[in-house]
Amino acid sequence: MARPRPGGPALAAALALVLAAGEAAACDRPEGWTGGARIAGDLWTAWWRSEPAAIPVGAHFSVRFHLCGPPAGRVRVRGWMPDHRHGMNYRPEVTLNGMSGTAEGLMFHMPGRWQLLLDIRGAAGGETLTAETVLE
Ligand SMILES: [Cu+2]
Repeated sequence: MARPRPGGPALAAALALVLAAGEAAACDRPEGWTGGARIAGDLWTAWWRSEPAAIPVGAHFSVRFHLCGPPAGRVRVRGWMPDHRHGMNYRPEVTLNGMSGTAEGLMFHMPGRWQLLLDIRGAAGGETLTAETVLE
């Protein structure tokens, strides 16, 4: 008679849990979205897309985002040019509805390398997710 391998069923259950957690962390593209980009952090993962899809230079645009992770209490959206060490001249207004949100009134006022920063805070902690784009 074969002896059960050490930790057989228990190990399988533990692995299933790990896989389930991994799937949650994977954070699928939000329903109804085409395109968009994913930023993975330690606590949160974000899907974001700009409107218009091609970020213009010197004109307002907005960003829609969806977060996966623990409940988010506050999200700030910022722009930053790491090579020039300056941000935007406008402070976007963020509307957060559960784990989805919109930031209105962003403007990248010059060509070059820009970072889009999502500062997320919640009971679980705080984290900044960074996406990068180059405008010509
Ligand atoms: Cu600059």
